Amino acid sequence: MRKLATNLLNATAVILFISFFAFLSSCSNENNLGYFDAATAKIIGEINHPDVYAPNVPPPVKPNRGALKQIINMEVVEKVGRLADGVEYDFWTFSGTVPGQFIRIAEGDEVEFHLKNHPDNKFAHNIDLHAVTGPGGGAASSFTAPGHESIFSFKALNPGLYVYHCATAPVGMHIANGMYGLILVEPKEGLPEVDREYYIMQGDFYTAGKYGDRGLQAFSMQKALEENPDYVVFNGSVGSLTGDNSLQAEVGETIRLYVGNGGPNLVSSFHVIGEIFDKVYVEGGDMINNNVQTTIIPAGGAAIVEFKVDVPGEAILVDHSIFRAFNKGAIGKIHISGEENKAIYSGKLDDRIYQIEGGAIQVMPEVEKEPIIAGSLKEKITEGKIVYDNFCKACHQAGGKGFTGVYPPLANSSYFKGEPNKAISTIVNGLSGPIMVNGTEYNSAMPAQVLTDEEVSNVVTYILNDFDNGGGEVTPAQVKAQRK
Ligand code: HEC
Ligand SMILES: [Cu+2]
Repeated sequence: MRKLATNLLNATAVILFISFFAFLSSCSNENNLGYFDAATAKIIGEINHPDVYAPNVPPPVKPNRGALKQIINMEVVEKVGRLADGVEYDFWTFSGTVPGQFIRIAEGDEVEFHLKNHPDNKFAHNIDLHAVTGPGGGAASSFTAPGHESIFSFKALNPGLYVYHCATAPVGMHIANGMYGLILVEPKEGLPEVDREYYIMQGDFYTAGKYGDRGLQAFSMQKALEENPDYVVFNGSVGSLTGDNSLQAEVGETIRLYVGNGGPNLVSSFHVIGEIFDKVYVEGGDMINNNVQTTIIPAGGAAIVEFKVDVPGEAILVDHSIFRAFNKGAIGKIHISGEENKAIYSGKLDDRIYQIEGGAIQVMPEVEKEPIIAGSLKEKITEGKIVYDNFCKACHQAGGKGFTGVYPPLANSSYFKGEPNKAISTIVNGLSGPIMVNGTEYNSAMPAQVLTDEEVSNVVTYILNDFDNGGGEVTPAQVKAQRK
């Protein structure tokens, strides 16, 4: 007992001693023990922060470069933009994009923030940066009417990856319309060097119509209250990180992703299919977790994830609440080029026949649809492509080239060329059993597609014309006649 008391006394003395030192050192920026106080760090220069938009980030902070004054200009713009193919939305944005520009500073930096509200905007806006120590994260000081500019300044005290967002009432609506972004406060010695860095931010959108309904979609307050989004997307739209917009990497590189979640409602189960996170800076803070499959990113939170890419192919970013990925848009891709490494991943070694008689056919869920009326042949082809991209491409692939032995090609197809009714019947009634297409046998099943007569007539017209099947035009009446 006495021994414990002595130990406690000793410990207290040590703590007092350390505190005394900390007090002394806080009087200067950095003392000979390397103690650094961001609050009093002396500003040694001034720069204009560059405007850099997702998926890119500004260059890293030079290690121990000293504290700088950073002038940041951000303009709020309310504008109609693309949410998905054929779907538009009236976004409210920081700097014209969702998410807003990436801000990258160092601890100890002083930020002079200029928030401008475009004169053509209809609403007042402000900004709450989670990296700010001060009331509302800057919200009250930055409240700005259209055609005005607010200026306030703050000192970056805590390193980490932070969300910023609009906090003007109704706050949920401003965030739901796209008003968020990320601010990275690097530790003064910088982050470890990596080969590539990207900026990704998830958000949920609530539209008056259903997923895929065409035209300009209004915000649905009811669905937002129910936390029932139609769209869950990365970087502001379906497809912002797929196809030509896919992120790029090369085998052997280490990739760092700055991942934020604007919400307003959903929590993201962020995962990259085909990769393991070597490192996760949990919740964007200092704690590093290693060897993680899926990391949770709260609404209004962020995480930094890092992984080395060892084999070529496509790594797929998803919210692993998986209907959000495959049915609401939360999907992105990293295209990895380079040499195969069969020791790490073999690829398919063999494909053998394994069959059970009378296997069950997968049935697609029913979806109610408003008819979309396309007039001219050109319009039908344009509408048909949208149907194809949304409902057929996942199996029949881009350009209708198919997938040998699994999904037959629709391009120059010997199965229905010259007989469009066979294509129509396949789509509306489904198809199973053996068929020959372009010299290859397919023995699989295609579920009947839940589409309107209009949609089927458009998609068949599209595949007749754009996939080298001899052209032609199909009418809704012709589709109706094929339904069993
Ligand atoms: C879930 C995967 C899947 C989806 C989605 C799908 N198909 Fe198919 N499709 C198949 C399979 C598998 C077959 C072959 C069936 C068989 O072996 O009998 C097929 C066959 C066909 C055929 C006849 C064979 C040929 O190549 O000419 C046509 C035409 C066709 N599909 C069109 C479409 C269109 C148009 C859509 C979108 C509206 C669509 N499919 C959506 C899997 C799919
Ligand atoms: Cu706002």
